Amino acid sequence: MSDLDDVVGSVHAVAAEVRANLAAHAGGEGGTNPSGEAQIDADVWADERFFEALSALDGVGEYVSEERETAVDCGTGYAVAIDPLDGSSNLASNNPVGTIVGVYDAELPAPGRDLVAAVMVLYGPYTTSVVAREDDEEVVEYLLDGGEVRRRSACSLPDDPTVVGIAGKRGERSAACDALVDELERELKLRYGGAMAADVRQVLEYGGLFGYPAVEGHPDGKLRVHFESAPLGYIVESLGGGSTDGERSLLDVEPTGLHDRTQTFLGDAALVERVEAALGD
Ligand code: AHM
Ligand code: MG
Repeated sequence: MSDLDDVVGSVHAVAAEVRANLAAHAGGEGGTNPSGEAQIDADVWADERFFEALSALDGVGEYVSEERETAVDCGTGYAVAIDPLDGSSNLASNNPVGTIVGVYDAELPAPGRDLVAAVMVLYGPYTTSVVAREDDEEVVEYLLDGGEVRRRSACSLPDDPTVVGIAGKRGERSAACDALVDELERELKLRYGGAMAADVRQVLEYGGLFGYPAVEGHPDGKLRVHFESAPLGYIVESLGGGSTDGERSLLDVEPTGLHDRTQTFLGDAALVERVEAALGD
């Protein structure tokens, strides 16, 4: 077993436990996370469970979480960056949530080019995990069924895009972004659910584009480079798709802080090029 096997195995083991206990932790309140957002009990509880498991691994040197202000030093090895419960506001209405993990071969802050693996767990009607790793040419989806982990399929991005989901309200995005959204929503079917892991999984299934642009209140976009944008950029680019902050690949965004945010667009490579043509300087 390699250190990467241990990290992925540990994420899968905790994910099964998270799945089994989501309802019990869906209702309570937490505190405020380092991005200034209200946490719920489930965010804090899931973070603690992932921390206990991942920080105990020999191959993990740093644990960095969306729910913690600072990095936790755990020895030598990979830096693991995690959004323990992505889209947790969806729990109130019993809609999907996810877990996003980036495994970096560098101390954070670091760009996505230092990623060696990314995992996207989706707690939907059933629980799946999409895993991209530098030591595997395929991006593989697993079914997490109780304690069992079964390979489901190798992932691929469809040639013909069909869905689009861009966050924000008309008038709160830039005029250029609103114009592009108008165009794309005429060409593609609107699919936006409010949990990035679920929305990106739809893009992998049906082809298309997910985005969280700069909006009023979030001038750099809402999504965080280390925990959300770069890991999912790594998965989508490993499948031959594209990712951008409007100008460059999400893997080339250079964060200077652990909780830095970035505009985020992911999906079909040609649609990502259109985003850059519309939004780039
Ligand atoms: P979270 O990690 O605190 O749950 O926030 C990130 C989530 C993403 O999964 C999703 O794309 C976005 O927030 C949805 O935001 P909005 O409610 O503004 O559409
Ligand atoms: Mg998130």
